[in-house]
Amino acid sequence: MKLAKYLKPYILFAIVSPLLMIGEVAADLSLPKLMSYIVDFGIADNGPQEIASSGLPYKIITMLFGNDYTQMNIIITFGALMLLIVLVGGFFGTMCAYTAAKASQGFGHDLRCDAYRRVMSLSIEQTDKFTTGSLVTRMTNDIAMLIELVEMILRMCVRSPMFLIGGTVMLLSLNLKFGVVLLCSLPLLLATLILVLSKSIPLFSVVQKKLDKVNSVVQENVSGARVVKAYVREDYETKRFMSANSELKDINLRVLRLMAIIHPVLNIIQNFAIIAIILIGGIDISNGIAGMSVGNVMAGITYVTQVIMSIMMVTMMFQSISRAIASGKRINEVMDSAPVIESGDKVGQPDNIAVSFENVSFRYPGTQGRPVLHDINLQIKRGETLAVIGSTGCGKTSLVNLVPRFYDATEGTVRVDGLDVKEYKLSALRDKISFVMQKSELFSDTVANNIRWGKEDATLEEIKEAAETAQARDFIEHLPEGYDNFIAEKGASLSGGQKQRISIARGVVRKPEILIFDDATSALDLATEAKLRRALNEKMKDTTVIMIAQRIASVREADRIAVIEDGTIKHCAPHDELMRISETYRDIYDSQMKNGGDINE
Ligand code: DCP
Ligand code: MG
Repeated sequence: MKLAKYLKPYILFAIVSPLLMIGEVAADLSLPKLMSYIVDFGIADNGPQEIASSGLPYKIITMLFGNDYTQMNIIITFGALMLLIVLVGGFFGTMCAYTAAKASQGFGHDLRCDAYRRVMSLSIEQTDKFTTGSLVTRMTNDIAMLIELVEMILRMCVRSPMFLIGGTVMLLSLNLKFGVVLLCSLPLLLATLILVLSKSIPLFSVVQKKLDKVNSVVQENVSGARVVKAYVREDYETKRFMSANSELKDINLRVLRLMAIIHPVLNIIQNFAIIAIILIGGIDISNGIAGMSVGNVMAGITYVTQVIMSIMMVTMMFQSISRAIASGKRINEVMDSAPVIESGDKVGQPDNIAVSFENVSFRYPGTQGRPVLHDINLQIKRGETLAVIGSTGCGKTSLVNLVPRFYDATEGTVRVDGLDVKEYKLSALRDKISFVMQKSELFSDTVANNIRWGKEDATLEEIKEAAETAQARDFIEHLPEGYDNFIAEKGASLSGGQKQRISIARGVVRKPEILIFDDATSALDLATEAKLRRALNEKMKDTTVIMIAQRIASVREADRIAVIEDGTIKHCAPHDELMRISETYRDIYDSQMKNGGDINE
C-alpha cells in the first residue's frame, strides 16, 4: 500500500473516474424500468388505462401529448428516452474509462521510473541476489498487474456496489417477493466464489515465480546465444526452457481450472434466479395482484442479472487484488532494498599515496569458509604503475573491485588519496577512477558515443586522442563510418581486441587519477600492447595505473609487480627483483618462455 503514493499526481483523475461511473450505472439501472413502461403501457392491451394510475410516466405523457395520447406515442416517447439515456450512459462510461486509464497509466509510469532508478542503484551483490530475470519480470509484469488493479478499482469500486444495492432496491420496488430469489441465490454464489478464491489466491505468487524462471532462461540464452550454439546446446537449453515453460503452464492451468468452476455455477444460479422471477411474477399476474405486470417481470429479470453480475465483478476485483498484492510485495522488495553500499559525503584531496590497502581481508557477501583475500597491505604511489599477477581465480579482480567500492572489504581499510573509501561520496570516488573491465561491455551505439561514456562532454578531439592512446585509432578510422560507426549490442560486430581497445579508450578519455585495467589487454598482441603502454606512459604520467595481467610481457615494465598467491600478496617488487626472490614469478616466467612466448616482444 506504500505504492499508493504514486497515484497522488493523478488524484484528480482517480476521483473523477468513479464519479463518472455513477452516471453510467444510473443509466444502466434506469433502462429496464423504462422498458417495462413500453411493455406495460405501450404494448399491453390495457396500457392506456393502466398508465393513468402510474404517476411519473403518466405525467410525462400528458405533458407531451395532452389527454389524447396513443400507444404509439408511449412507445416512441420511452423508446427515445431509452436511446438518450444509453447515449448519456455511454458518454459517462467512456469518460470514466479514459480517466481511469489516465490515472492508472500515470501511476504505472511513475512507479516504473522509480523502480528503475532503484534497480540501477542496487549494488552488484543485490543484483546478483534478485537475478536479472526476476528484476525484469518485476519491472514489467508485476507493475502491469498493479496498473490493472488501479484501473479495476477506479472503475469497479462504484460500479459493483451500486449495481448490487441499486439493482436490489429496484428489484424489490417491483415486487417484494423477488427478494426471496436474491436471498436464495446470493449465498450460494458467494460460497462458491469464496471457495474458489481461497484456493487460487495462494497460487498467484507461485505463478510469478515460475514466470521469473522462464524469463531467466530466456534471458540467459538470448544473451549467451553464441555459447549455446558453439557447444550445440540448443537442445539442452530448449529442454531447460521447455521445463520452465511447462511448469508455468501447469500452475496457470491449476489457477484456471479453479476459475473454470465459477462460470457454470454462475450460469446455473442466474438461470434459476430468472426462472424463479418469472414463476413468482407469473403467479402474481394470474392472481391479478395489483401492480404486477409482464413489463415488471421483464425488468425483474434484468435487475436480478445485474445483481448477480455485480457479485461476479466483486470476485474479479478480489482476484485482481490478490494478484496485485503478490506483485506489490515483489516490487516493494526491490524498492525497500537499501543500497548495501552507502555513499559517504567526503571528497579526498590528491595525496602522495593514491591507493592503500591496510590489513584488508575480503570474502564475498553470503559466502562461508576461507576469505578470498586476507592480510592485504599495499601502498600505491601517485603516478605509479602497479601490476598484479597471479594464477586464475586467485582474487585479482576481487582486489581491484574494492577500490571503486563495487564491494566493501570485510575487514581492514581501503583508502584512496588517504581517505577511507567508505567516507567518500560515491560519485566523487568513482569519478577519480576509470575501470576497464575484464569483459568489455559495449553498448549498441556509435563508436564515439561508446567512448564518450567515460566523459559525457568529451569533444571529438578528446575522443580521437583517447582512441590514439588506446591504439584504436587506426582500426576505427578504417570502419566504414569511422567514429559514427554503429556498434551492435554488446559489441558483437567487433573483434575481442577491438572491443578491448574501445573500452580502454573509454577509460582513458576522462583522464582519471586512477586507471584500473583488469586483464584489459589480454586480447591484444604483444606489439600493440607495448605501444599502448608507451602511449600511456607518455600521455598519462600522473595517472596511477593498476594493471592486472596474465603475461609477464605485460607486467615486466611496471614500477612494481604484486604477486598474489593463496589470497594474499606474497611479494611486491620490480621485475628484476622478483626474478630473484619470488619462485612463483620465476615459474610463470619460465612457463611463458617455454611456450614460445616472445617475452622480449
Ligand atoms: N568469487 C566468488 N563470487 C564472485 C566472484 C568470485 O565467490 N562474485 C570467487 C571465485 C574465485 C575467487 O572469488 O575463487 C577469486 O575470484 P576473482 O574473480 O577475483 O579471480 P581472478 O580475477 O584472480 O581470476 P581471473 O584471472 O580468472 O580473472
Ligand atoms: Mg579476474
